[in-house]
Amino acid sequence: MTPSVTPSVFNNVPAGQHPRWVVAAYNEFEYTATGAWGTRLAPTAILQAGAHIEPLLPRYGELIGPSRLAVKTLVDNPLFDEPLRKASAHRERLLRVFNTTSSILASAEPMPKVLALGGEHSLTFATVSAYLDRRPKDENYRSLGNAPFVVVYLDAHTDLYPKYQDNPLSHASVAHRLLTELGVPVLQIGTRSFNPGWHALMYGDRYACAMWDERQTSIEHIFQTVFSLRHPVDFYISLDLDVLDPSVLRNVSCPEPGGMSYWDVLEVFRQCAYYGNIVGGDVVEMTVPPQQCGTLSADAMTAAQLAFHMMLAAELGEEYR
Ligand SMILES: [Mn+2]
Repeated sequence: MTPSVTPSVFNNVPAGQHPRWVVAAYNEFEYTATGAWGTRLAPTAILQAGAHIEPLLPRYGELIGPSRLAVKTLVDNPLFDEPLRKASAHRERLLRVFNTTSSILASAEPMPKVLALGGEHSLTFATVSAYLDRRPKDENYRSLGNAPFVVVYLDAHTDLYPKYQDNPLSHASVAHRLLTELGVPVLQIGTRSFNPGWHALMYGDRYACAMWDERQTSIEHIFQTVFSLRHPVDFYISLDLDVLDPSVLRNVSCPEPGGMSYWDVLEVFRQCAYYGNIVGGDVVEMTVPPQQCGTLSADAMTAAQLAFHMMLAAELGEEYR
């Protein structure tokens, strides 16, 4: 991983100071993509858009500088001998994501928080594995409402296939792997494409899915129902950008109509910051069409703002509004 040199809200930590957040940008990550190609280019596009974010937020009346949100960015541009679309190269990439996340989490006290930029959704298994490695082993397999560590999974799809296109490491299997291999509780929000859910019963009370439709109950209500009491829960937020409506963000690998607004996603961050602590997350599945390479697109700016706000909500906690 090489440090990014572009100063921005994603890269503002003064030399010698520990970052509160490390943005880890994984380029060339799209082996299991099954829809549109181009997730391998998304991290660079999101970082470039981040350079255009003004760090002055009118609602706070202040500059959001390193004193509130100290961020360092690392960029992974792997050069493999093997072709990109080869299973062994993908396993190697997942291992790189795991090792990078682990070494960032172990690099300072207090533990920095990691925001991974993908790439397709399969990388979430590697980042969450690295987080769980740093926690007591008996924490897993608790019910969603009582767990100390919860993955909030924003996605149009459930990603619950035990394997997809014969690949158990697929982006469409990652929530299943989190629940079965890691035993970590998962709260899905924004879902409107529900694959049969044959396995929902075996996940028991570690799993809940708030389907998203035109009769949508409020996000506040979802959190009130699942987390009846506030307790020190650590939230990892996995943001698959296809959770957004295509009118908000168009270029994703597997688009679905009828999705969330930009403000809905910020409301999820706000609820997480209220009910517990946001300790890490990822932003995945955006694609970059060839004609948009090197230009500033609305999609990349939307993704960059959401990444910025996820970190901001984590740092401001109840002050985030
Ligand atoms: Mn997904």
